[in-house]
Amino acid sequence: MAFKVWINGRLFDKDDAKISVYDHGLLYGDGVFEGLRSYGGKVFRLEAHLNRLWNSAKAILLEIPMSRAEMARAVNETLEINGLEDSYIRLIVTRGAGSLGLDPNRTANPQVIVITDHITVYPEQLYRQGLEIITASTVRNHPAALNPRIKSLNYLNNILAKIECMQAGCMEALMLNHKGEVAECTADNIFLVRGGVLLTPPTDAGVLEGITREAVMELARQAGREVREVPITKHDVYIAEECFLTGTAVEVIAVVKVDSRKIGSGAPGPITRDLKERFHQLTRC
Ligand code: PXG
Repeated sequence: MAFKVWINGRLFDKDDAKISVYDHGLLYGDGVFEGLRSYGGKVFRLEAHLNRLWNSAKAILLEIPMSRAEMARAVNETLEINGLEDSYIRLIVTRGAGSLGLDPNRTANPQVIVITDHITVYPEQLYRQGLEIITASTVRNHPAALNPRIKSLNYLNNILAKIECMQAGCMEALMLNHKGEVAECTADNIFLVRGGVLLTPPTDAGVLEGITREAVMELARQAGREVREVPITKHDVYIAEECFLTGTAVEVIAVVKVDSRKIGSGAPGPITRDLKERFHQLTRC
């Protein structure tokens, strides 16, 4: 099905949805984005995603030429026109077309794009069996360079790690930060279970403040579990009882092997399975 794409207030057929090749989003990765999901026609945590988009834009001094309420309307309208209930939504704001050369002041008209489609990241079988991942040698962006809290259009750092893991026969890569601590995976946050307690790197470890991460922390605490945001090493990963990833695209998925080492029993653990089910309830019910 060819879905309509929303660009600056107008809807286009997918094949006609185009922006300038002089756009600095293309020329320099100068722009920001968000990946969201809708379940049963309702966008999951739309406000949190819009806040993060506006914060990413603010961090790169990009003014989004509309209000959050207008963006929310654009998302809901596009979903409705495309008849989508369960969907993946991509919001993109580019710096706009300009002259060749980095100067963002020589651009005009940031482009706002809303794509609604479907996304399948992993086959269903992997959700039952758990993922095998490796540690990438590419480290996560230094927070004093392009801060990983900014969801910018430049994802090459993560793509390089993704290429590494694909070449090693895995589908996901663990990325360390500049200090050698565990940061996150290429498009997901990471959690460990140790002594029944959930551990996840703090945002100042140089990770994206994941919205699924936040939701899973809330669900765990509601279920009476302790959650600690603490620096994590590779050693902590290797000795964890359980390990799982969270992200809009993957939702909650167990990790059962890291660098060819079995994590816990080598199968998705009980706490991971419980949180996966609670997340499913939260989004689908
Ligand atoms: N870390 C990074 C680097 C991400 O890009 C997450 C963590 C998880 O955050 P959320 O808020 O989604 O829980 C992400 C999210 C895609 C795609 O198209 C990527 C993400 C989300 C949705 C789709 O590859 N990244």
